Amino acid sequence: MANAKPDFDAVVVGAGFAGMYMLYRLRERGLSVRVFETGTDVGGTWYWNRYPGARVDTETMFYSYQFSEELQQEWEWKERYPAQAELSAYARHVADRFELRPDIQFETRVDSTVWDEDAGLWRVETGDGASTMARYCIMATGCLSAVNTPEFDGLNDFAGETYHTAHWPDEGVDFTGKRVAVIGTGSSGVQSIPVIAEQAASLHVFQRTANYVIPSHNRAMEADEVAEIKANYPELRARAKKSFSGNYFPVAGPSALAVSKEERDREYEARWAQGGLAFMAAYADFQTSDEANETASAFIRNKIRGIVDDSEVAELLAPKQLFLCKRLCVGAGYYEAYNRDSVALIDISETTIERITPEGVCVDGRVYEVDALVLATGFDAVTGALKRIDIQGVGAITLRDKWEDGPRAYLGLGIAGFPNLFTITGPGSPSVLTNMIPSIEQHVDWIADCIDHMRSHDKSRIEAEAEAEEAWVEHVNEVGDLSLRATCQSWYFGSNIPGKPRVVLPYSGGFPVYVRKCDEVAANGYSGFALS
Ligand code: NA7
Repeated sequence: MANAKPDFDAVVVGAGFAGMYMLYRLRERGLSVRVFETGTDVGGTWYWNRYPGARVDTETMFYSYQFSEELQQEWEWKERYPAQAELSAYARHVADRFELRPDIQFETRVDSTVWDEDAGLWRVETGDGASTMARYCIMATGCLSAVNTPEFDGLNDFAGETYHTAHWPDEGVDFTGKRVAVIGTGSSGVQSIPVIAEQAASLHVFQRTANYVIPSHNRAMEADEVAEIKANYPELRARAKKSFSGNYFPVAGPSALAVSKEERDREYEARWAQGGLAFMAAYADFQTSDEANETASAFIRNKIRGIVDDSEVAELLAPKQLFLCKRLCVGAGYYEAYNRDSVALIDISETTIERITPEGVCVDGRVYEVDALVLATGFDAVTGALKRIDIQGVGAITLRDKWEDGPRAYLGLGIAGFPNLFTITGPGSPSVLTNMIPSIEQHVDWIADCIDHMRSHDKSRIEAEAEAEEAWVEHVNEVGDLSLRATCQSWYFGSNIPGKPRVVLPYSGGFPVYVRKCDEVAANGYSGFALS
């Protein structure tokens, strides 16, 4: 059986940005590959998240592939923060340009993947009843793809329409004249609320936690700026890779406390005016000093008070938790939306949603009657998509059982007990704390090189060693505990999903440190992995 012939050298699960690039790389190295994708087209996150206002919040000339110089030169980004449609068009262009589609089977969900030790292959079972044998199984299932629909009592009895931001109807939704409720004020809520507010007759926003929202100042890209970036792409990309988040955000100084209030406020004003996530890099000690952190929080709270007319609403919108505890949001007209008479903010920080009735949302005994309910309630982040597939490794141990108390993986790439299975941007890798596309490219390149190494050294089985995995998990937790983020509730720690163990999901030691570690492991013949 050891020489059993697989149907494909590799199965890749998911045809988002990770799955597409994995397919490209493996095919280039001569492997036969089958990609399974649930959706009807490529794009992953940018296929599913079609809610009104959905946009990338990382400047897209850097949130894009860099593996192909031709691709990055020829593609014309229209906006600084493109909307979902433009990102989805880019994904489709990549699929066409590199002729990826023939190897992708769409509308096919992977239900289970089971390691056959005798054959040394994975048996991948799909929703169409088929079973596919492959030497390698690569999970490109995304960090924010397993939708979180809270189990509100009565949700199914709601008489109106219910939507989740990440499962938006393709044809869009017309809210004109409708009374709408949005539950959730993370990035998806923050982006959709101002757009829905423009249409709806009334909008009730149910807020459990107020978030920090920096304006995007989105605009069209200008020809000369595009030309300059394109002319200097290699240098700019290299610089970004050296930064903590894989984004090039200049840091103004090591500490917010080392400068005067005036100087600090000038810096914050400049970053507010510039817009976007670069605000979070103003000073290097936001994650280590409460006092430094408070300077940024106070600045943003004051901005909110300056924008929102009703002082009570402004106070509710002013975040109470530390800056950067949760993912920083980037919005367009978010706080301004609350100045509309048709928009009401309902604080559910203490009195949670009691139930959904056929008429609407019930909080503290009062029913807010609505025609449409929008759940902007996020995702079972990082581990959710993996745990929703029945993954069985050596001795039929399931990943769900192994990860019952939290994920354990080596570098977020390999898992002890699960040979020849790789995860792209898995738990314990920097993933969601970084610019995702460069992180994806780094993982894919590492995996492709690893498989190449195995083939050239006549190896057919690779498995993370338990000790190496334990040591890495311990390191991830130690580093995770160093940041102030560890003192808060957020999806980075699984706190948004009832019953999910509280474990830090991404590695917070920074992109460059992580890449160095991956490179060392490879240079040492894949130390910490057993090859046979
Ligand atoms: P997020 O950031 O997880 O936001 C989800 C929001 O939904 C957040 O405000 C939650 O409040 C709220 N939520 C979740 N469950 C409930 C329940 N049961 N009741 C009330 N409110 C609830 O997801 P997004 O889709 O907005 O963004 C995900 C990422 O995509 C984002 O960070 C970017 O990286 C892109 P909470 O904060 O948990 O109190």
